[in-house]
Amino acid sequence: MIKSRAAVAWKAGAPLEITEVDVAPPKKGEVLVRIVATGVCHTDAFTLSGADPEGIFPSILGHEGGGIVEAVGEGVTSVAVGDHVIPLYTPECGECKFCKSGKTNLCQAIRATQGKGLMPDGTSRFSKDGETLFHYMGTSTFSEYTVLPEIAVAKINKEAPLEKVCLLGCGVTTGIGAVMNTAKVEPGSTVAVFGLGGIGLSAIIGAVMAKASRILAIDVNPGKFEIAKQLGATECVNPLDYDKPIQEVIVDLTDGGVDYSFECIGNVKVMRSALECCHKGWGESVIIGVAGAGEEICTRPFQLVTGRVWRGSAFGGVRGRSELPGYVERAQKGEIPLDTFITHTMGLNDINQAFDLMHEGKSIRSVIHY
Ligand code: NAD
Ligand code: AHE
Ligand code: ZN
Ligand code: ZN
Repeated sequence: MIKSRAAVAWKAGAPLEITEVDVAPPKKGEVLVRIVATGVCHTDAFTLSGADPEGIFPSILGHEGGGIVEAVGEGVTSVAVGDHVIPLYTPECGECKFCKSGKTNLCQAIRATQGKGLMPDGTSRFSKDGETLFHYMGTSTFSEYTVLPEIAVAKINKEAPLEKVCLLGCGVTTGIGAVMNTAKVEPGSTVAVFGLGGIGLSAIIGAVMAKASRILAIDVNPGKFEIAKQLGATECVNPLDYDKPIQEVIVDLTDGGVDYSFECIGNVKVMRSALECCHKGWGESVIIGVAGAGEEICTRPFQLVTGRVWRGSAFGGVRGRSELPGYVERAQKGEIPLDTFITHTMGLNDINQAFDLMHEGKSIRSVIHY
């Protein structure tokens, strides 16, 4: 057992408690990682709120980290002590039906236990005074030391600053990947991005990479527009400025609708708007936002009958072990401006402030430095 500073989510809706926890050594096929820095994603807040049907407490949240391998369990061959890694909430075993399909990044090798807050052997490596603390998304990056399955770490270039490339562990990769891998946006396309947090702004970067001709950035918080424009949005739209539904506004602005739209909020009503602002005959809408327990999407089937496509994207369709090192290299070359996303940095003791800033709409990403 080693001691680790961690932010513990004891129950839904309560602030995290910064405390010392016990971390058991890595078992067969597992690695111990010292997290150097972690971003705070809206999904952490979503789960802490109690809206996540898979939310388990007490647990250690966090899934956007960067760290260094400190120890390896029996049989681990693909990473070694000292390697720099990004934890993967979507692992890549390379052997399951999903990995072998070539059609999805959703490796299912350890998904069942991961969803129960446990390691693949059905136990937790975290405890506090003998009480079990559950893992979260298989990553638990709000602990300085965390244990991960070997298949759930991507080995990256040691030169890359972990306090920046940690954002590739979720938000930035998700937005770019949803545009490039899921939608496969073509040059000249028109794109609408709903929600300008870390995910939506990354989708804008993806749309620029894909050479979209128009990128409409939509948010109810106009404080997000400047950064959206800086990253390549061609127009910013605030639904609150109009007295008609936002889908009608977008359809009018784009001669019948956009080629692609991305919902980056987690609001089922906006998901409908994002679908319905797509062009008849071919427009495609990608759901990235995560909606709470019991929420359902709806639209008239006629929307799909008349050629619109509704799909979803997890971790941008990115296969973490194979593809994330390439994202890190692109960030190193300056092609992915990670600095732009980091509006706040703080120590673990102040992590609750990161949640406050997010809820107040004042941050894009807060990065916690251990
Ligand atoms: P965020 O809180 O930083 O950003 C959300 C943005 O949406 C804010 O700018 C907010 O002002 C805006 N917004 C809220 N309501 C709106 C409305 N009605 N109309 C327009 N804009 C509105 O969140 P984030 O970290 O960027 O995450 C966004 C969503 O993506 C969350 O639901 C998160 O859980 C989800 N997510 C999904 C994946 C995935 O793999 N599918 C990965 C990461 C995050
Ligand atoms: N547990 C929730 C769903 C949460 C969810 O959709 N998570 C995304 C990643 S969000 C990252 O910020 C994801 O990867 N989903 C695929 C998966 O297998 O979890 C629920 O509704 O039960
Ligand atoms: Zn996330
Ligand atoms: Zn797999």
